[in-house]
Amino acid sequence: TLQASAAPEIPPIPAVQGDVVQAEGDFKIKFSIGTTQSGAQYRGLEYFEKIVEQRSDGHIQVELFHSAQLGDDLQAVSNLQSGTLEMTAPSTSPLVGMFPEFAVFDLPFLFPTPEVADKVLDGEIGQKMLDDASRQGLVAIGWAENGYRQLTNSATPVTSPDDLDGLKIRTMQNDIHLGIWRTLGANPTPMSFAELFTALEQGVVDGQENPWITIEASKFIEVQDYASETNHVYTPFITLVSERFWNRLPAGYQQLVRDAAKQMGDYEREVSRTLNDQIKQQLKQAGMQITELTPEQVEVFQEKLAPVYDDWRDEIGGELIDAIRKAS
Ligand code: EAX
Repeated sequence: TLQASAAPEIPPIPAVQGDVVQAEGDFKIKFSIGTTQSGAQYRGLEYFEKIVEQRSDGHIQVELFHSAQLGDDLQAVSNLQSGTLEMTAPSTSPLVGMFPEFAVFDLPFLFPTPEVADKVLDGEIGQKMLDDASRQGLVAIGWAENGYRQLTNSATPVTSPDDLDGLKIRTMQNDIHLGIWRTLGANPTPMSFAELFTALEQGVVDGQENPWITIEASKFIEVQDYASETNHVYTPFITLVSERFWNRLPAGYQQLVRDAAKQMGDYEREVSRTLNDQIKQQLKQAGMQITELTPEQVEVFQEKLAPVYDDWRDEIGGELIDAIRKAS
């Protein structure tokens, strides 16, 4: 049967809850992200903007930037530290050099469902990570999600690690991700997300991995014919504020920004999860050859990646890994 390729149903931006917060001063938040304007993340930012502007009665103005307009993930974080940018929300993976505890999110197949991810992010573990990441000029105030990562490439359908032999795969700037693709037999290269489209277009790399929504929003379909639904890693976005800016905000506004970040994260995850499957179908209809791996095929990847746990267990902390397994 012919399926109508209707535009995906996006959960609408909720109404703003809560009273106007009274505090002294006028402020401006420039909030910059690496993903494009059509992704779930930007939609979340629009909700954040609406909450903060309404509840500050216009005394905090929020200006949104997408597609790494104010710097790629690592540059944006360093702009927060120097105080030239107020907010950003990168994937945790490129930040592992600063915050080693984030590495737990890079372990393959650790989060079996989005519900487990929520339990970890919204529970004690997630709160402790936010507290611990509030240093080095940054204040970490919330979680959203990039989501489950899928593999795309320009060369061949991938159903098993054997198909990856020699494929040049772009990874995030993260040693575990490099380890994953090396262990699977591919030839991984780390680079920033901002450079990725051009690298795929020019054949510097053959493939990359990202959630369906990010794949679609970045138009990777123009340069990638094949995709495999591997769900190999769940990547959160962490919402960060410049400490210099934070210290200038009155307490009432700090709380408002915290609340807005929480509400943005809940809404963004809802959007991301609602759209994930719809976007996959949309990509298929647009001609991407998508392989939905069977559980047995996924298991082959999982077994092959066991050494990655051996390599990183001690460094990440076995107790943390076990606590996350227990949340499942
Ligand atoms: O902001 O680098 C990536 O592949 C991520 O999806 C990026 O952090 C999104």
